[in-house]
Amino acid sequence: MLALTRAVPPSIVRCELTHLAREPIDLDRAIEQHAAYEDALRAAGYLVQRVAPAPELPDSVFIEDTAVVFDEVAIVTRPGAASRRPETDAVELALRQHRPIVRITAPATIDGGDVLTVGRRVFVGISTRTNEPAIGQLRSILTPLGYLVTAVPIERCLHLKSAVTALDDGRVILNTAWVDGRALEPLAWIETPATEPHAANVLRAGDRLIVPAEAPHTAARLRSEGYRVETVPAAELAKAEGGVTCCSLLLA
Ligand code: CIR
Repeated sequence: MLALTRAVPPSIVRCELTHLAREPIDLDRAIEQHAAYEDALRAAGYLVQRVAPAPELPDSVFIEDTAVVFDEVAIVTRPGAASRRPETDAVELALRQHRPIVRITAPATIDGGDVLTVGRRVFVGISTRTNEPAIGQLRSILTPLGYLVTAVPIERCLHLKSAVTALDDGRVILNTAWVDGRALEPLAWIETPATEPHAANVLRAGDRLIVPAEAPHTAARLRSEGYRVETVPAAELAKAEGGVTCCSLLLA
């Protein structure tokens, strides 16, 4: 199992922000937390490979947004924020060794953070980053491969996966204040506690879930439901509006 990651760039202090006010980011702490995250991926059985760093691209650590990887194909995105579009070339180069590549093209825009795959269902947030033409392009790539693509309008958070991520092949964790669970039918869901609105972003990695250490109630709830949970400190990158799914692309 391979995990692609990308270094935290010093320019992250100039990252894109949509729903958060800018707060100072401690670069050393962000680098340390990112390293702990990579260690958690290794512990889950992944070989961690870093894509060439892009020190001048402030959001390049959030590699999830640059591609959506399936067993059959890797779809290289056209990120919604223009500042992020130069991030994709190096990621495409790395993915070429592992999957056939298809690129999303203008006028479509899409961030990987808006794409939630659960089995053969692919839910796609229509957000400030992802538009209708992207849904059409995804459908034409994925329908022949046997996936069902469903659009989900998003207004209250950055990406679909800010509000919902998969726990297993039938169940998700969901912040119902941000996304209506009925949009995800037939999936079942566990709700995030009101005190941990950002905890719906957890990463399914091998036999476990990687959960932000800042969401202890969610971690306890998931453990009580029988999931193996590993926590990682994620507060510093959260100031850049990133969560635990954003910092890797997992290739099974
Ligand atoms: C951005 O606004 O694009 C970055 N500051 C955060 C991206 C987080 N990515 C994700 O949730 N998939």
